[in-house]
Amino acid sequence: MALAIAASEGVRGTTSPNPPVGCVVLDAGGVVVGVGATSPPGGAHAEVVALAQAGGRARGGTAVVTLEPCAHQGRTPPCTGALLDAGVARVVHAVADPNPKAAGGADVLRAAGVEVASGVLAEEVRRGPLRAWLHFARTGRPHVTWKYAASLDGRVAAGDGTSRWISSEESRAEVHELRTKVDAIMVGSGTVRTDDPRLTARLARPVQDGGRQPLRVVVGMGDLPPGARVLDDEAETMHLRTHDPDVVLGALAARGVVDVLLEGGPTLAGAFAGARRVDRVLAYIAPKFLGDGPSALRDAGVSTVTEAVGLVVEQVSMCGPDVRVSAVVPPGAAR
Ligand code: AOF
Ligand code: ZN
Repeated sequence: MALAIAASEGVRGTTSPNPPVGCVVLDAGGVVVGVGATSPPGGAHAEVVALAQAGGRARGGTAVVTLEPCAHQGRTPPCTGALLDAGVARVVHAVADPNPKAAGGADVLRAAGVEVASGVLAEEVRRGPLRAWLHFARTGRPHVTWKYAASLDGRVAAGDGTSRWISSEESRAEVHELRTKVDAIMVGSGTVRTDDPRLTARLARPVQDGGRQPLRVVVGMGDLPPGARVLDDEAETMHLRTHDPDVVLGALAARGVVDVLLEGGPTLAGAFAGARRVDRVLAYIAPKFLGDGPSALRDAGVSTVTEAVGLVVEQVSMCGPDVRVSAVVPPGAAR
């Protein structure tokens, strides 16, 4: 399953609105004979890719999948059929498919005499490669990760407005890696005017090695300055003239965007946090003081301490000299 998760990580950002799924096929003796991941929308599902690699060696073997194999005829035939045709004896999956059209694969396989086990490394998959898609399947809204870099005293810029570079080179490199795995990067029009960001993933990797550019999304009523770097040809850019987070998320969902990285600034982040539309926070905290300057979040609808937005810390780790905090808003807290 760890290998299946790793395979699925490699296709994150290329499958939406479909989930990035990974599959490993073992032969009857337990030797890995196929590894696959979901193709871009309309293409083969992970199981079909892995089975094609395994060929006849799948007979009597085991398929390990991060998501319950689909039982539906969608844009591609059901994976349950492909697994049965290949003569697989056992299927192990991490999480059940919540999509009512595709669900029921485990039952179909069992009815055909295949041994099925579920729940293996389910938490890793839920928090990892399938987090955004499972959220999208449950709510109909893209999953929003708000990412920011701040000083230890909670500032995202100095008093004079300068903000380059607060976090370390290691943290910045990690963010570029993260950008290749999401469907869209979103900022407010104020950030475009003050910082003129490029909002591209700068890894200089060819597309076949996972190099790709997510959609750039600018939110705000104001015009973008002519010559703004987000208007260059490096990636596609969408300008949404609204302030309403749900209008933004609706427009993105309509384009098949499932996983969004909100990269600021404090006004847009405040609007999303205030509307309970931040699902996860990824903070890079640099061990330095700036003493003055804006904080990461502005006007999140919190006027007194009892209205504070509560989060649960999922992971704390180091990224070079910086501290990386991943925290989630518990689903119950979402309005
Ligand atoms: C699997 N393996 O690798 C994926 C699955 O439009 P389609 O035909 O590609 O079907 C998409 C649905 O299939 C998607 O909503 C989800 O329920 C399931 N995705 N299933 O067995 C895969 N990506
Ligand atoms: Zn399938």
